[in-house]
Amino acid sequence: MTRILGVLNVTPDSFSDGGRFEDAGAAIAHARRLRVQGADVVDVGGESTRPGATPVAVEAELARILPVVQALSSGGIAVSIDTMHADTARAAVEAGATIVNDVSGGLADERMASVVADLGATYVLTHWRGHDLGLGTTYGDVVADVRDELSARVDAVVAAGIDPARIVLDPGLGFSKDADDNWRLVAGLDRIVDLGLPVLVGASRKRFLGALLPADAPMDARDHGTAALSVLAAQAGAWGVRVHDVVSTRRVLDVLDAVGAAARRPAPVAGVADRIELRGLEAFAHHGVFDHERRDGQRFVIDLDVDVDLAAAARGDELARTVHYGELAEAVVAAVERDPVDLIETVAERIAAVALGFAAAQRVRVTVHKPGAPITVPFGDVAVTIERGRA
Ligand code: PMM
Repeated sequence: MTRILGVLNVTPDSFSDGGRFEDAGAAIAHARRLRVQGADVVDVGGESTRPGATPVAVEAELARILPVVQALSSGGIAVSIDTMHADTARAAVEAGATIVNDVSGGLADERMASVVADLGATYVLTHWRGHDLGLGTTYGDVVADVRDELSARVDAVVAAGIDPARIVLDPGLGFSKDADDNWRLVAGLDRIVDLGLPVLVGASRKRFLGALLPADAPMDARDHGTAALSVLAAQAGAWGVRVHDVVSTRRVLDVLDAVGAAARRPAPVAGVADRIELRGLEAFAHHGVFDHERRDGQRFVIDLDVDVDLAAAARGDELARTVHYGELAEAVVAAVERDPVDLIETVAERIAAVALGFAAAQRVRVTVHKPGAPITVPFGDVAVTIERGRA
């Protein structure tokens, strides 16, 4: 199931929510709301990563995030720290964060990989080519380029000591990528997932989604598009999505989970009906055209297949929704042993009617064997079989 990382930017200038949660009390209250709304992790950031944002000194970043990380972790909320600074990562993990989310993929601070290795934290390694969108960076096949550059960064951070089992990859939507690059990466996400490591997708409220909306649309109008991308990411096999509006992503991922659960539930196979089988049921009766048959009687053996939707009964473990085979057997023997008729065909019809008298029986196949039939040459068995359903 795809995890939801709820975004908590404790910054004055993040592009979509800057300034809203600068105060620690407001930030903590919002994080708790995100948790209740269905976030699995709260991603706390103290420095805006938007192009052109003012870099923040570690001390200022720590002053913003530490009280929040401490309060959330001690309150049982899983926290990731969104930072490019190794010292911030260290302090945040020591305060309880379990994930270091580094949008620079270890490139902004050369000590990051060894510090994360030392902390034993999970490391979100994001594709990054530098701070600015305006660098004029270009790609050939953007998915292949991002894949290769992520792989190279994985090799580097593993060489620095990070356990590969603790690495999560992120294609870095919007980081040195234009709208076309972002859409191609979304379309080719499965090729990133194919690298075999968990993948996080951060599409939330980014500019390429805004470009689909009227120019004056507010920031939260991008949440529908974000939720759609959460579904696509989950379908491509993403480990997690990082979103501002947890409610909309939770709702759509719940729908996806419900569809997935239904697809995994065993379903009746077309053309193969569930059935109850009764074999070798014995009755003693006086059917037949000869006088001695009417007088002396003989053994009849019945086989029955009764089609029943057994899933319905199994779901609730309810005898009332299936056919009680003990009652069926008794009713069939009683019907066979009733008034004599000439033909076993007639006996078979009688049995079919009895079986279809059980409410859950949909269709029935009846075989009536007459092993002692008056046949003058040696024989093994004689029987008739009929199949009957409901009108
Ligand atoms: N995007 C932003 C910030 N942190 N972290 C990861 N792993 N992936 C992202 O795409 C990402 C991120 C920028 O968005 P924000 O300013 O709204 O938080």
